[in-house]
Amino acid sequence: MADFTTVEVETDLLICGGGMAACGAAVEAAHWAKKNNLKVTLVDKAAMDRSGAVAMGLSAINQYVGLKDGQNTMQDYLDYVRNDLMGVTREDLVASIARHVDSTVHLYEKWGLPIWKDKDGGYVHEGRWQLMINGESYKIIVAEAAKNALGKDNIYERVFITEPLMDGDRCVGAVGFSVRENKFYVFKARAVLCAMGGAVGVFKPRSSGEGAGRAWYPPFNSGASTYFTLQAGAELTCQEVRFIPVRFKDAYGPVGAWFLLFKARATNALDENYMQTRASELEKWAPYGKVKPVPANLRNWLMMLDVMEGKGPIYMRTEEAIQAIAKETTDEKAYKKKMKELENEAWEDFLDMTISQAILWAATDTEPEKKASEIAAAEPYFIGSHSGASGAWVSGPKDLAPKEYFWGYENMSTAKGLFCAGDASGASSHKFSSGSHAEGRIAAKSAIRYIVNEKPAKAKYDAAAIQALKDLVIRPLKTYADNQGLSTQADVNPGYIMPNMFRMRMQKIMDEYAGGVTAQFTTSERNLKRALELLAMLKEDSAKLGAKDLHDLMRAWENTHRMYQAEAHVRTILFRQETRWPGYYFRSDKPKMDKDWEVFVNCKMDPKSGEWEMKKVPIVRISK
Ligand code: SFD
Ligand code: AMP
Repeated sequence: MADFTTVEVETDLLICGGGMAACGAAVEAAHWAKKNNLKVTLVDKAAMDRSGAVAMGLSAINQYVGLKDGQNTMQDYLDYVRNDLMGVTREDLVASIARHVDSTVHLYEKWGLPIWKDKDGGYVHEGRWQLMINGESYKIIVAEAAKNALGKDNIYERVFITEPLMDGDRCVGAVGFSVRENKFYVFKARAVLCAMGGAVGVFKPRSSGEGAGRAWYPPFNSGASTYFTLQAGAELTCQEVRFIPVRFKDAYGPVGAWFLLFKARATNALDENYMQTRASELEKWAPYGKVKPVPANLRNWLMMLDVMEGKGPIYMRTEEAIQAIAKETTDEKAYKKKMKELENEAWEDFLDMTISQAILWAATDTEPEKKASEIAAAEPYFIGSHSGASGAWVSGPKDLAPKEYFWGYENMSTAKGLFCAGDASGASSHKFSSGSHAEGRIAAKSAIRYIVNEKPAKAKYDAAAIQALKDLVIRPLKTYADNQGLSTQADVNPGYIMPNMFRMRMQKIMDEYAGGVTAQFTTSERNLKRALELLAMLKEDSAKLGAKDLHDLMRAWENTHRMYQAEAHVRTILFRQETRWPGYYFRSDKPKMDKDWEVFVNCKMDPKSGEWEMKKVPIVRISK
């Protein structure tokens, strides 16, 4: 492509991504970089104001520990996260984030985020760890602080990162392309912070036809963090720990406020509360089946058992919950006022973070104070920051990490100079929007310390090496241009496969063989091995992805990234010889939890040969 120019950018710390973790990283890195005369550059595939998971806004901050206020102890949070993940968590990382997260929340408030207050001026809690916010502009507020800290000349928006730049086992930058102009970008750095979110669209979504593209987690997150870290040779962890969110059906509205703030019940179509009728099932998953709150995957599992027995649809009893709260008032006038207030809160919960659910309510004449709404288990997502755990295996902080989990710089992956945060870092679940921001700050401070202490050299890539990377990145455009004449229909051609077709093929493989919605989240060794066979053929065909324009080029790379996430997932579920997270996935041939598998499963891929290595890693706890 003759008109594709190459732009080279030299920096010290490169932040890939512009979401919650990256914004936290930007604020912190700018501070330490200034003291050390270093340059920090941030690249986002979209526009930071509305990119990533918080694009639409959020209605709650899900991690606030309240350490100083004495509301909770660190041990409380560790217990909560460990239990929710059925024992599999890096306590050093969880504690590292938990001790910093409150200060991130206080920064948000200083920057202008409206956090609900009670009559005494305290935060209004949704649940024990969650705070209610008026969050439709949450991302704009957080991005503004990041942009002010870095300065606009150091921010590249609408530039899609594809590959890491490596110098041996050291990560020294990244390459990508503009999704608006014919420009190939080469970012040469001393250290890189990967914060490109989780992965959406690896599995076939429930949404189809008129709702196609609608997902719970944001479409921006397409597996870039997994691909980037794998190609850097870094070790990944918990790739089997997908997240299945239960959401309001068809538009993916959140359930947290209903369960925690409004104390709503979810019932099957026979008005039975599966958390009660199926309580005995929890014994099978002890000790974690017996803890409070019941782990998210087990809550899902009890619901799924009802669905599989034909007792669906499942309903969130919004009408019951709203009326029960309003009835606590003393007279008719106060009751009416309270009903109006609750109705407003119900709508705002969706309007703050999942606007399409409010539209669906309007379209289906749903008045939440009068009528229950269906909820359902969504397709699997890869997200290290919520109730899943997939991500890179990173060093813990010196003062908290067991020696097995410490290699010099917190949040550095096993690839030198490559730091990870948010969805990109694994085994530290339940950080959410606030904890991801806090972890971005931790990782950025650590990355600057690494640059100052180790004085790593910048990338030395010559013109030929850069040209080879450029050819690889823009190859789909060339493949399309070269073969276009072979057929009259643009999306059916013997010379190429278009990104959309490729995506559907991948999603069908994952859905049917790796435990997607169609398979009722169930899989087995035989199915997983078949998935690997089909994924290998898909990988072969990925070299023939075609793109008619820059938008397609982005789609081509998004799907390549997702394909590696898919493979990491299938290989890891196959390796783990048990079912530990029923409700996220169920291995029909290994239907029980096994004490010997209370370990991490880590994997890595040799970027040159494509060979995978899988291993068990012991869990070392820091709590008593
Ligand atoms: O409750 C590339 N989340 C919630 N967190 C809360 O604290 N409260 C809530 O109320 C939450 N809810 C919720 C949440 C998310 C979503 C989608 C909904 C509801 C509907 C979770 C948090 O939002 C989440 O934990 C954090 O945002 C994770 O942070 P981070 O930084 O890991 O991911 P990101 O914010 O999505 O940002 C990713 C960035 O990467 C960019 N990117 N850039 C360059 N090149 C590439 N190839 C790239 N690929 C991706 C993206 O553009 C983005 O900037 S509740 O309902 O669950
Ligand atoms: P969600 O909307 O499901 O993402 O939930 C928001 C927050 O509430 C997360 O911290 C969840 O872990 C938590 N949560 C949601 N439902 C429940 C529940 N039934 N019991 C305990 N915690 C919950």
